[in-house]
Amino acid sequence: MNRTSSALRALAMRFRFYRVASTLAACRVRATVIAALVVIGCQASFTSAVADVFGSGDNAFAIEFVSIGDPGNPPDTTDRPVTDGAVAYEYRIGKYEISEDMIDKANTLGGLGITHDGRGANFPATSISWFEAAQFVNWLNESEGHPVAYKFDDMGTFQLWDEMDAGYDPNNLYRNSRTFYFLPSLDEWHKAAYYDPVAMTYYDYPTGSDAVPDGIDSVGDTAFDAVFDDGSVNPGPNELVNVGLLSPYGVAGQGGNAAEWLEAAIDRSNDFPNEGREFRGGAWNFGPSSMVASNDGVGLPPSTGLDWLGLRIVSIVPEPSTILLVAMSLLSFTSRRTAHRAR
Ligand SMILES: [Ca+2]
Ligand SMILES: [Ca+2]
Ligand SMILES: [Ca+2]
Repeated sequence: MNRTSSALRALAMRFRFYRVASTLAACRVRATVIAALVVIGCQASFTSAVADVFGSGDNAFAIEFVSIGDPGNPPDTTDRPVTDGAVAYEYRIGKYEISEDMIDKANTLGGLGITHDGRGANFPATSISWFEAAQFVNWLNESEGHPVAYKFDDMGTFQLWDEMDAGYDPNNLYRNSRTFYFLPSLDEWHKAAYYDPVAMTYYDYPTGSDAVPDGIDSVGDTAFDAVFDDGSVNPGPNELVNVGLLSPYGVAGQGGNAAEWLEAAIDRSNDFPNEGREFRGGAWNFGPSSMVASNDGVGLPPSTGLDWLGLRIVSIVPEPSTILLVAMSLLSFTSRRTAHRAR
């Protein structure tokens, strides 16, 4: 039994548990939640993680999300020359990078034909172009009955949304405002990586610290805070869950492992289909400076695929009953207290 199937099975078990929890008598759930809230007191910012399940049968897969709360947080004023990280709404970001397995299953079910490097099911999917990343995100939405995020014409060519389209957003011609899953904006990615909602500050690294993390000092080094070139280079990235320290919100691998496409255009205005797209976070074969919060203006043409560049996705916050959502958060909060590192 490999780690992929056991990890998926664990996620599926958790998902089933949430569904079972939702069928409990409302008064009992409410009593549990109230008791637990008393235990944690008035803690302003605890995060929650929950998995969304896609596909079916042998092609089912789960993507675990971390909730990013604290809407209205300030921007990162240490992030020169521009300030990122202020987000006015709650959202969720993938706890891990997107894996080869997830792409393969979406390919099978959706006929997407997305190509990627072949290191193994549980490794980050790399050599994925921005356009392919957008097609994957669109499939996630369609498979769950949501409007797509990105517009492609009948020839598969990426287009801007226009005024005639439902969900048109004049401030972002890439992302449809009615969609559910999408690629991270600069602010969404930055806040999840560097902002500490308890200390109300931004760190320089997505490991909850201003100190340069420990990386890969020799080939196969197993002691690290993040997977990056710290004197030697692994032959590739690590598996998704083996990437070192989490961000303050609990996100894994935003520093290092595979670099990650952002939705954003290189000039910060999403208004031309083929202009360069930003990416962030450094990679297994980059030095530590690529993980720093002040990095800006790094981008590539959206048709580019490189063996160190992958993706992570974001979603809006679903709307189950408030009670169930809080119950999920508390379950996750409890489990996280026993594990600081992603496993
Ligand atoms: Ca090390
Ligand atoms: Ca990464
Ligand atoms: Ca532009």
